[in-house]
Amino acid sequence: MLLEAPRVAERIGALTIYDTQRVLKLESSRKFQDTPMIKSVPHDIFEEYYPRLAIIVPIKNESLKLFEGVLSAIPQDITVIVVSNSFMNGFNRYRMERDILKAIHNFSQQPMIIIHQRDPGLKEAFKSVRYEHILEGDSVRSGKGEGMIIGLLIAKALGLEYVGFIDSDNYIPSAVNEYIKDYIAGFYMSDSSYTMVRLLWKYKPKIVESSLYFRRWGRVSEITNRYMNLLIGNLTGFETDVIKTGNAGEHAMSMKLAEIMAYASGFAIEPYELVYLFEEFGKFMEETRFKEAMSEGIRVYQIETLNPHLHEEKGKAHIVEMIAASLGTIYHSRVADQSLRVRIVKEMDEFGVKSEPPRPKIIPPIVGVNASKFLDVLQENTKTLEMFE
Ligand SMILES: Nc1nc2c(ncn2[C@@H]2O[C@H](COP(=O)(O)OP(=O)(O)O)[C@@H](O)[C@H]2O)c(=O)[nH]1
Ligand SMILES: [Mg+2]
Repeated sequence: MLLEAPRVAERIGALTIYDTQRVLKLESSRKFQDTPMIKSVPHDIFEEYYPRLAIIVPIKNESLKLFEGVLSAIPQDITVIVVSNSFMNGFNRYRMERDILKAIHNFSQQPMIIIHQRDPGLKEAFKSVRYEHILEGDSVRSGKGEGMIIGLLIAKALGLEYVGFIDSDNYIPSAVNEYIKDYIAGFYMSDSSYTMVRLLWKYKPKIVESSLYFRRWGRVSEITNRYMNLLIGNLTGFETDVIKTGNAGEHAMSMKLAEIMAYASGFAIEPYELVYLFEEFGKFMEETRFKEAMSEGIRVYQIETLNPHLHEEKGKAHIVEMIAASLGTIYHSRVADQSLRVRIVKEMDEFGVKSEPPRPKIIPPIVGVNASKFLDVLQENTKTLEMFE
C-alpha cells in the first residue's frame, strides 16, 4: 500500500494527532523506496500483523447479507469477535448470524467468536472481575459502546495486541478489507506502542434524485469535527482543523492504548475517545495514572480510505441521536469553556432539541481487569458464547 507520509501534526501535551493521510495505492511494489512524501507498507507487513489483530464487529439487527459480506472480507489469520444485540425472540436473528459465522469458519478455519450482548453469563463474568460499569439489572446495557467493550475484554483475554472495529452494515466487502489494511498501515508507521488509527472516507455516496451522489462529508461528522476542533482551541488557545474523524466508527487501537482508554456508552463512544485523550493526555501533568503512556506519547493517525463508504441509512431520528450523543461528549468535557457550551446549545436548537445534550455515561479503563478470569467465568456461565478455533 502507498499512502501519504505523516507530515503535519498537532501536538497537544503527550498526544500527537496527524492530519489526514490519503491512501494512494492499495498494493505497492516491494522495490519501492519511501520518499519524504510517500510511505509504503509492503505486502508481508500485513501478514505479520494479521495474527496479532482482533476485529470486533458490533451488530444489531442488520441485513444478514451485509453481515456475511463483512465477515468474508476479513483476512483469514485475523481473529473475528462478533458482539450482537440482535433480536432472539420471534425470528431469531442472532441464531442466523451465528449460523453465517459458523459456516464461514467451517470452510476457512478462521478463529471466530460470537456472543450475544444480553447473555446472562456476562453478568457473572463482569461481577467476578469487579467491573460492573456496563451492567444494568441482570445483563449488560444495550448500546454500541457496551458491545465494543465486551469484544475488547475477549480480545485482551486472548492476548491479542491490536483491536480494530468494523461496523456490520457495510455494503462493500472490499472496502472492509481496505479498512483493515489502513489500520495496519497506522500501526506500522507508529513509533509508539500507544497508537490509534481512525478512518475517514473519501466519499459517502447518497442517492440524490435517483442517482448516486458522492458526498464528501456526512452531516454528523461535519458538526462533530467542528466542535471537536473548537474544544482543542479551548485547551491550547490555538484554533485548529486537525480533527476529521470525530465520529469514526471504523477505528483501531493497540491493546496497550485500548486498555487505558475510558469509554462512553452507546453512540458517544467514538467522539468521547478523543475527548478522553485531550482530557487525560492533552496537558503535561505531574499527576498521571498512566506514566508510561505519557512518556512514550500517544499517536493518532487519520487515514482517508480509497474506497467510498456505503452503509445502511438509518433515518433522521438516528442522525439527531448521533449529533446529540457526540456534542454531549464535548459539552460536558471539563476542558470546554462557557462560550463553546453556548454554541453547542444553539446548534442543538437547530435540530429541534431544546435542552443541553446528554451527559455521556463513562465506562472506566479495563487496564486492571483480569481478562482471563473474565473469560473463564464467562465460559462457565454463558448461554450464547461460541469460540470457533
Ligand atoms: N453490539 C451492538 N451493536 C450495535 C448496537 N447498536 C448499534 N450497533 C451496531 O453498531 C454499528 C454502527 O451502528 P449504526 O446504527 O450503523 O450507526 P452509524 O453507522 O454510526 O450511523 C452497526 O454495525 C450496528 O449494527 C448495540 O446496542 N449493540
Ligand atoms: Mg452504519
